Amino acid sequence: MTEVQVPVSNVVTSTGAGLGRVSRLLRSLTAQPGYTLMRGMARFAWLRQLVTTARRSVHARSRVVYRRQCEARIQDTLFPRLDTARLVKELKESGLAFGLKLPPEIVAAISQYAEKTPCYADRQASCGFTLDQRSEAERILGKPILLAQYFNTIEACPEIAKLATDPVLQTIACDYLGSVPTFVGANLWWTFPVDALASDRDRHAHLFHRDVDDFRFFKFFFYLTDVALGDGAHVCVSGSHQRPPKLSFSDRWNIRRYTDQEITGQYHAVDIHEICGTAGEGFAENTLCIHKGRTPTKAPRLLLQLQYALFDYGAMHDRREDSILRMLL
Ligand SMILES: O=C(O)CCC(=O)C(=O)O
Ligand SMILES: [Fe+2]
Repeated sequence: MTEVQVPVSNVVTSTGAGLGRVSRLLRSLTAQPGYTLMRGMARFAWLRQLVTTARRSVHARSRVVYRRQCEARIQDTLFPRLDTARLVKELKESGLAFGLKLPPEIVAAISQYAEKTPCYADRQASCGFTLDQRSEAERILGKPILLAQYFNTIEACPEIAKLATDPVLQTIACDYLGSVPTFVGANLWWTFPVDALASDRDRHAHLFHRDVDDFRFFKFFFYLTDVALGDGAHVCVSGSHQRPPKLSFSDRWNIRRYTDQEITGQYHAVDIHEICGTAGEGFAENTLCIHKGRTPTKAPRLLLQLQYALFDYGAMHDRREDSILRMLL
């Protein structure tokens, strides 16, 4: 996996207007109270630290048992040569750690699953299409499809289910979180090389941002297609989980999108990593770090993400009732 300094593109920042923001907050509080309250609190570093420390002491014993159980299953891992201590150290220090690699047969199996299964434009359960129907789906939607996601992958794809319980990945999760880890979701999605709407680039995280998904959490990312320089890579500012942008006083707690210029003006170029790699390569990231996806220009990108956290608010998984899934054509 190679990471290089980013030649950043021009992006537009969107900020929600006051009243719209309040009504979104009220809707969110009704639909997902736990998640919404956590997002209010976990943007403050001292509260993240407090909850993480409390959880660590509550889980002191069960964490040892959990780690032993992982060790007992170590022969099942897909990552037998991974130096987990080095990876956890890097993840703690930089918020970003490299060195994961999926076996080719796992890449092939997940890719085959993706070829034959419908994916859903904009993560909308009513917008299903198969890859060979993409242009037709775009015609029906009346816009280029930037992102399409699969649903129920743990249930439908045994290789993804196997990864989610891999003993080495679980050990990393346990050591990084300092707690018995909670697996909160797998997400498998395409980003396509299209002239995307600005609103879709904002909605699908192609503008710099940071995630507040829990008091402590991180994600494994695996590329399932080759990702070349300038072509749809994930971009991360290492170390920024401990150094949020300080463009205005409210940036200490504000969660918003940032322009490329705002980020290049705040951080050293050497810390802004455009992560390229071949199919199968992966990395771990605390996405409290400033990050974004780049819109592909040539080749579609298929990405698998596995997320672990202290608590599960039910907001990150890809489960959808079969009864609500609809094909566009
Ligand atoms: O598509 C990407 O690389 C960015 C994804 C992202 O923002 C996230 O997974 O939190
Ligand atoms: Fe994100």
